[in-house]
Amino acid sequence: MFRKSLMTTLAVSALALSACGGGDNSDAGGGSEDGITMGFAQVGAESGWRTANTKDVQDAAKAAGIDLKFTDAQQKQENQIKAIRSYIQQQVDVIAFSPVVESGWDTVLKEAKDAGIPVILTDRSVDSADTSLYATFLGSDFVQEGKSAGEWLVEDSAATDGPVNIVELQGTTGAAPALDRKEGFEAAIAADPDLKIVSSQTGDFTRSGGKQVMEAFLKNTPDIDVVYAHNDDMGLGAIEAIEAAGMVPGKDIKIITVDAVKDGMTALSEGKINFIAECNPLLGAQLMDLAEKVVNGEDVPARVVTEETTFTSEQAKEALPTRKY
Ligand code: GZL
Repeated sequence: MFRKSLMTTLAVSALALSACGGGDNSDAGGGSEDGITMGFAQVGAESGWRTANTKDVQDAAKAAGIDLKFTDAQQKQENQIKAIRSYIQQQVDVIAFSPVVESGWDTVLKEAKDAGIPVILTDRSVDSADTSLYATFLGSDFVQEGKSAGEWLVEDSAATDGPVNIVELQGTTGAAPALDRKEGFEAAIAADPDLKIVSSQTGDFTRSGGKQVMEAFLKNTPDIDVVYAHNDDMGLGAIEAIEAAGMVPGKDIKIITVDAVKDGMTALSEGKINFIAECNPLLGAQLMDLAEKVVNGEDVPARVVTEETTFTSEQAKEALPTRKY
């Protein structure tokens, strides 16, 4: 059901696709001639979570017989916007994307709406006031993830007298998970005035970013007791910096992260990370089901929250053998 347009169908050369700006522009195939074609503009490949999310979306498209056109925006908003415009030009049946940051999407989303192409937000959301610009938002409750992380620390610090100095490794500046995880964590630790965030800086959700920022914290911030990292990858980078400084991660400095990808869960099972709030990347099947409903004109919920949990070290040891990601 590749949309036919009365307008002269624009020939979309490989050049137009390469104008999407770097990254991997691939047609994962799978859809039959009269099947649904989805344009998917992915954030990038910045973390273990993203890698798992990309694979799950591509596998789910194949299983659903949906022809997936995929672009990796290398964490640049301008590349995602170019990719969305390319999908509009190709007259795909539906567009899905994970907005790298919350703001700056209204213009291109209106272009998709004017072209009659529905958009599904997956993983991250936008701050557009006009919610008619997208059909639904499928993703985690990032505020709750931050709250879970903070609530664990409040409980774990209950027997500790005196100040507990926290350094925070923030995700990508302006990204919904970074803003919301900070909000949720701060709300939770407000219950204990001894818990203080003494330094906070973005590590851009990458392992190298987390390591570099943690190295600076260790140089400039005295008496660090806890690291709160907005994802496992930055927490793993912090572990490298802490060990290089001759300290024991999980003991000299406690570490709390979000995601629960395999490398993070392994560090948790080894006691190098102390607690992880899960963020489920396996959104593919739900995304394809929503896409089919939206293309067929069926009603869908405005918000679909993904199910997830939390892990202690003992729980990680139990979960690892059967962990899918
Ligand atoms: C959260 C997702 C975040 C992950 C990071 O849903 O957008 O982006 O927590 C990833 O690991 O880079």
